[in-house]
Formats: sequence, structure tokens, C-alpha cells
Amino acid sequence: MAAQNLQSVPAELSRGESQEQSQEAAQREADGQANFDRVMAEDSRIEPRDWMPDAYRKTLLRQISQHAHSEIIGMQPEANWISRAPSLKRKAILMAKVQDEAGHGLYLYSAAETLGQNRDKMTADLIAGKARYSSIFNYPALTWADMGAIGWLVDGAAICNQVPLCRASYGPYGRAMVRICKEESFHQRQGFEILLELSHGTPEQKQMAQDAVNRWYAPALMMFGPPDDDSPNSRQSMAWNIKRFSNDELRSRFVGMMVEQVRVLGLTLPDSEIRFNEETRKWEHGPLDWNEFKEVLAGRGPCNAQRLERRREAHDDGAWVREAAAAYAAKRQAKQSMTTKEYAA
Ligand code: BYC
Repeated sequence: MAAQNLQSVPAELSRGESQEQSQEAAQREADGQANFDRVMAEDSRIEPRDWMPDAYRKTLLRQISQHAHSEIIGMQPEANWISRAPSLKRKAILMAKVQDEAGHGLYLYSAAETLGQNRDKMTADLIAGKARYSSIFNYPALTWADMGAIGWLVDGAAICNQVPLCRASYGPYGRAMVRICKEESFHQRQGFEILLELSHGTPEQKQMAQDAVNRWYAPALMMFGPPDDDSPNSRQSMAWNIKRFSNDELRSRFVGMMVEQVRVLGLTLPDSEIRFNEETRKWEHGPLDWNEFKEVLAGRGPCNAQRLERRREAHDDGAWVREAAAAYAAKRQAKQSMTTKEYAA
């Protein structure tokens, strides 16, 4: 009997403790949820240490990692033109722009890390072809005018999509977007300026600019994502104040902006169905090939294989840098702990 009691007392105690712990955990979760609901209702911000629902964390990680990978893969079409830029000035500008994209990728990977995601894992997923990045970067940049069209249309679409993200409910993402948008705005102007110069150049140059606009227009419109009826994530992301506007709403605003700017360029948009609907007060555009979009997302776009192959090569080429950085960090840490020991002694 005594032996039985001896065994049962600690078991009961530990059951008691774990019940208490689980009650505390449940209370913490209820408080966390109440705080989260309040923040959403007040349109305020969630910070990394705040409690957040798992689904919110997952949605943010899905979007932020996709966005970070887009910036990194997005360096490729333009980097391919640095050595072929027509002047030293153009080379310097393009190089600075591509460097900015790398910076954007790094801010965004850092934002994803605050949600508990490991950066190496994100990179591993990307190079294994398991992660998404923007459809737009699976199209080829065929001529110098494509640098203009990418800057004007692709960065223009990016700004339209990303300015509302500066108010995203997750603090680190919103703050990263503020800086990114400032830089994107410079990028768009440099693209516009390339096209402006070409469109006022020789007839061949003007034609080259028009061809580039013709090729990038529809893929740029698809950057905003599938039509609202076919966008499974929009509603929840908008309820959580991550996305502020639907895909179609932003696409329509973008068309309205481009209609004005293309006139200044002296070029045209390859879409005869663009019109302003007086009733809805929205810009409308012609049909887009959503099958093509699905093919690109499935990895079967014109450049998907090439982009991933180049990213893998770059990762392998960078192995020595990662090894050197790790060795340097270990050396510094050893030196630091030695100093701490000496200090303690
Ligand atoms: N490409 O329910 P939906 C740049 C996916 S970088 C590929 O509407 P959501 C630049 C979507 O992820 C520009 N995938 O999703 C860089 C989802 O799949 P999962 C990058 C796309 O998240 C260098 C599924 O389709 N910008 O500007 O509510 C040089 C259903 O879609 C795309 C960003 O990443 C696409 N275009 O809305 C120059 C902005 N569209 O995840 C320039 C941040 C959709 O369920 N991201 N999908 O497997 C966003 O604003 C939103 O994530 C999206 C999609 C509007 C893109």
C-alpha cells in the first residue's frame, strides 16, 4: 500500500502540474487571440513576439517567401544585360538596380525569419523547384528595350501591388515594403526613361521599344495574380489586413496608370479593349491567357528551367563564401568566449 502511494503521489502531482500548465497555455492563447482580434479591428500591427494564429503565420510566410524569391530570381533577366548595356552610364544604372533587387530579397528573407522560418530552408526549397516566385521572371529579355519595358511595366506593376503592402498588418513586412517601394519607384522611372529615349530615336529603336512593350504587357498584368473569382487566398489575406485590395482591383488601377503614361512615351498598349467603365468607375482590359499563367506557375513557362538552373549554379558558386563566413564567425565566437573566460578569471 505504502509502495503504491509512493508511486501514485508523484504521478498525480505531475498530472496536476500539467493540467495547470495546459490551463495557463489555454489562457495565454485566449489572451493572444483577443489581442490579435483587437489589433485587426484597430487596423494596427502585429509584431514578431506577439501571439498570432498559425494560419496567419503560414499565410505571411507563403507570401513573403514568394516575394523574396521573386526579387532574387528577378535579378536574372536584367543581370543578363549588364554587359550589353549601350553605355557606361546605362551599365552603372542597371548594375545599381540589380543590386537593389538583391537587397529587397534580403530584407524580405529577414522578415520571413522573424516568423521562425530558416533562410537556408527557403533557399533549399527554391533551388529544389518547390517554392513559388513571380510568373513574370519566366519570360525572356530579348533586346535592350526589354530593360525599359521591365522597369516601366514590371516595376510599375510591382509598385501598384506593393504600395498597399506598406500598410500590411505584420510589422516587419510592412516596414520592409516602405524602403522597397521607394527604390522601385526609382526603378520604374529608369525604365520609363529608357523607353522614352528609344521611342524618340530612330524608327528601328522606336519599333524595338514597341515590341518590348507588346511582349511584357500581358505578363505584367498577370503579376497581380489570378482573377478574383479564382484567387483562393485573397479573402482571408484581406480580412487579416495583409492585402488591402483584390487582384482585379489592383490590375484595373495599373491599367489606368499605364494608359496615361504610354501616351507620353508615344507608344501604344497591345490591347484594343481597354476602356474606362463609367458605371463602375474602373478601367477594364481585354482577356488574358490564364492557361498560359497556369503553365508558367506549373514550371512550364519559357524560362522556368533556365532561371532555376542559373540560381542553382549561383548557389554552388557561392559555397566558398558561405564556408568562409561560417569559419570567420566561428573564429570570432571562439575569440569572444576566450575573452569572456579571461575576464571571469
Ligand atoms: N506568380 O490566391 P492568390 C518585383 C499564386 S518582385 C506566381 O491570388 P495571393 C521585381 C499564389 O502565390 C514581384 N505565383 O494568392 C523583382 C497562390 O499560390 P500558393 C513579386 C502567383 O497570395 C525584381 C496562387 O497563385 N511581388 O516586383 O492572395 C525585378 C493563387 O493566387 C502569382 C510579390 O510577390 C504570380 N504572378 O495573391 C523587378 C508581391 N499570382 O501560394 C521587379 C507580394 C498568384 O497558394 N505578393 N500566384 O501556392 C502578393 O501581393 C500576392 O502574393 C499575389 C498573389 C498578388 C502575388
